[in-house]
Amino acid sequence: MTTSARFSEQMQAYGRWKENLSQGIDRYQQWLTHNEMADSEDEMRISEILSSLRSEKLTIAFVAEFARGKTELINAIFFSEFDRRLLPSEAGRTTMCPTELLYDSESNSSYIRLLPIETRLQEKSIADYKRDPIQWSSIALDVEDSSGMEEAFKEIVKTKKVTIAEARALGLFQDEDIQFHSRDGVLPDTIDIPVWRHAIISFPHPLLKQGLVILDTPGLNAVGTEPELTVNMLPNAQSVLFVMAADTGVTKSDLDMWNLNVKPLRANHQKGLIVVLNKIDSLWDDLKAEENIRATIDEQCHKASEMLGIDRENVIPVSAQKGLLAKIRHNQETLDRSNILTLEAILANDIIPNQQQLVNQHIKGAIGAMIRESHALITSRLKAAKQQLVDLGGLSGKNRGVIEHLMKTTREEQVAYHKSVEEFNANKKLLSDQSKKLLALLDLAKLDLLVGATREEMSGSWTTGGLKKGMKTFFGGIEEKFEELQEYTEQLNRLVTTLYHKFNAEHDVPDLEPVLFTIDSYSAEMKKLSSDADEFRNSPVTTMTEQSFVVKKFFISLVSHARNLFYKAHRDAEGWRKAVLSPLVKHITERKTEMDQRLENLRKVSESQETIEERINEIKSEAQLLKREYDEITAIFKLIHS
Ligand SMILES: Nc1nc2c(ncn2[C@@H]2O[C@H](COP(=O)(O)OP(=O)(O)OP(=O)(O)O)[C@@H](O)[C@H]2O)c(=O)[nH]1
Ligand SMILES: [Mg+2]
Repeated sequence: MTTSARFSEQMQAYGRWKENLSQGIDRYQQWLTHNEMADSEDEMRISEILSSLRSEKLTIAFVAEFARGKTELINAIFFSEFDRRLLPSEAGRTTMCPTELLYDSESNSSYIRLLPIETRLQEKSIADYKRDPIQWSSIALDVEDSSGMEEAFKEIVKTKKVTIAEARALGLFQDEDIQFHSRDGVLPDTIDIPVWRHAIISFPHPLLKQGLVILDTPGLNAVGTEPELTVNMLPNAQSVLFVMAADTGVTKSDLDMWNLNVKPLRANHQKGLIVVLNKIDSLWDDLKAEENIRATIDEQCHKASEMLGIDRENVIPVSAQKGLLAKIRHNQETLDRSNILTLEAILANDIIPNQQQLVNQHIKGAIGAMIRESHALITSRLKAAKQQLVDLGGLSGKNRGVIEHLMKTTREEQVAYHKSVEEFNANKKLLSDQSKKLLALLDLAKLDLLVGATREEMSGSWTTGGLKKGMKTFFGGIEEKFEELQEYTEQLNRLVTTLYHKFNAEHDVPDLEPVLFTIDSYSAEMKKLSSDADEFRNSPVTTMTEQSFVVKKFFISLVSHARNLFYKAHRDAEGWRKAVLSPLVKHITERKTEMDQRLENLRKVSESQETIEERINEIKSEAQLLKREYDEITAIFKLIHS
C-alpha cells in the first residue's frame, strides 16, 4: 500500500463500515416486520436512523487569506485523478464564494447550484435557502467530460461590476475598504463583487459518495462578511485546515484571520484543527544543499508556530502545486518532497476514526435499546411456548372437571389483567397530557415571539452595541425557557419512572427500565452557540466595522441556528413521548396473546383429549420457528455492537 491512498482508503473503509451498519439495521427492520413487532413509531424511528446514517457527512473546511493555495490543496489531496487542476486556482483572488463539494445521494445527480449574491438583501440565512431550491441557479455536470467540468467550475469564480452604492447595500463595501479599492488615491465608480454568494457542487467522486464534504472558502474577509460561516458552517466541520504560504511568510492579515476566525473556533478543543505551511517549493533551490533547504523550511514552520501560538509539530509544510503535479505525472520523488502524503495521513488519522466513534455512539444510543427490547420479547415468547408445552403435558389424562377449573382461573386472570391495563391506560393519558406542556415550550411559534421581541428591541440599532443588548434578551429568554424545560423534564421522568416501577412490580417484569428524556445536549449546544456568538461579537471584525449589515446577517444566522435546535428538540421530545411507554404496551400485548393461547389450548383439550398430542406438536414447531428468530436477533445484536 502506498501512503498516497491512505486518506481515500480510510474513507472507503469508513464507508464500508457504515454500509455494514445500515445493512444490520435493515435486517433488524425486516426482522421486526416478519415478527409483527413493529408499530408505526418504531418504523419511523428506524427509517430516520437509517437516513441519518446514510446522509451522514464528514466536512473538511479550508480557511485562509486569499492566494495561500486552499483550492490548489483541495485539487492535490482529493481530485488529482482527474489529471488536471479541477477547481480554478490562480494568482490573486480566485474563489469568490464559499463552495461545498459533496455528493447529493438523494437526487443522485451531478450539478453546480449557485445562490445569487443579491440574496444577501433578504433576511434569510444560507441554511434557509438550502431548503428552498428555487432560489438557486443550477448547472448540470457531465462527469465523463473533465474539461467540461473544469469549464463549469469557472462559474464559481465569476465577478461582476457594481456601483459602490450597490456594493454597500449588499454589505460588500465599508469605509475601511476605500483604501483597498482606490487607485492612485481615487476610488473608482464601480468595483468587482462575486456573482454568487454560495456554491454547492455535487458529483459522484468516490470520497464524496462516502459522505465527505469539502468546504472551500474565499480569502479576503469572506468569513467576516458571511457570519454564517463562523456561527454555523465552520464550527460544524469535523476538520478545519488553516493555510499559510512560505512565499509570503505569516502576514498581518494571516494573523488577523487566525486570531479572529480560526483560533476561537477550536477554543475548547484543538481536535480537527490542522495548520499548513504551503508553497514550500518556493524555498527549493537546486543550488543549495538539501539539508539547508530542509533547515530553512523547518525554521519557517517554527516561526509560524510561534506567531500563531501553537506547537511546532502542528505546522505541516507542504507544496500543493508540486504535489498535484507529481500525482498527475506519477513522480514519486517529487510527491514525497511535496509532503502532501503526510498531510493526507494526518487528515485520515485525525478525523476519520473520531467521526466513526461518534457515529457509532449515536447509532447504538438510538437503536441499541430497541434491539435489546426485541431480544427480551422473543425470549419471553420462547419461554411462554416452553411453559405451554409443560402445561399441556400435565393436562393429558386429566378429567373434564380439572380442565374446566383451569379455564375458569385463566379467565379470572384475564379479567384482573384487563383491570390493570385500564389503570395503565389512564396513566398513559396522564403522561401524554403532561408532555404536551413540554412540547409547547419547544414550539417554534413561541420561539419566534422571542425573536420578534429581540428584533424590535434592536431595530434601528444594528450596531455591535445594539447586538449586545439584543443577544442578552435573546439568550436570556432562551435560558429561561430551558430552566422551565428542565423542570418539566424532571417531572415527566419522575412520572415515567414511577409508572415503570409500578408496572414491573404488578406484572413481575423487573428488568424493564424507561429511557428518560434529557435536554442536556440541546442546552449544551445552545450554550456553545451563545459563547460562539459572544466570541464573534467581541471580535475586532465586528467592533471595527460598526456596520449594520454584518450585525444583521449575524443575527439572522444565530436565529436560524437556534430555530433549528428547537425544531430538533421538539421532534425528539415528540418521538420520546410516543415511544417511552411502548415497551410496556408491547409487554401487555404479549401477555394478552399468551393468555388467549392458554385458553385456546384448554378449550381444545376440553373438546377431546386426542388434540393434546396435536397441539404439542404444533407448539413444538412454533417454538422451533421462534428459536430461529431468536438466533437472528442475537446475530443482529452482535452485528450492531461489533
Ligand atoms: N509555488 C506554489 N504555488 C502555489 C502552491 N499552491 C498554490 N499555488 C499558487 O498560488 C496561487 C493561489 O492558489 P489558490 O489555490 O487559488 O489559492 P486560494 O487560497 O484558494 O485563494 P482564493 O481562492 O483567492 O482565496 C495559484 O496561482 C496557485 O497556483 C504551491 O504549493 N506552490
Ligand atoms: Mg481558492
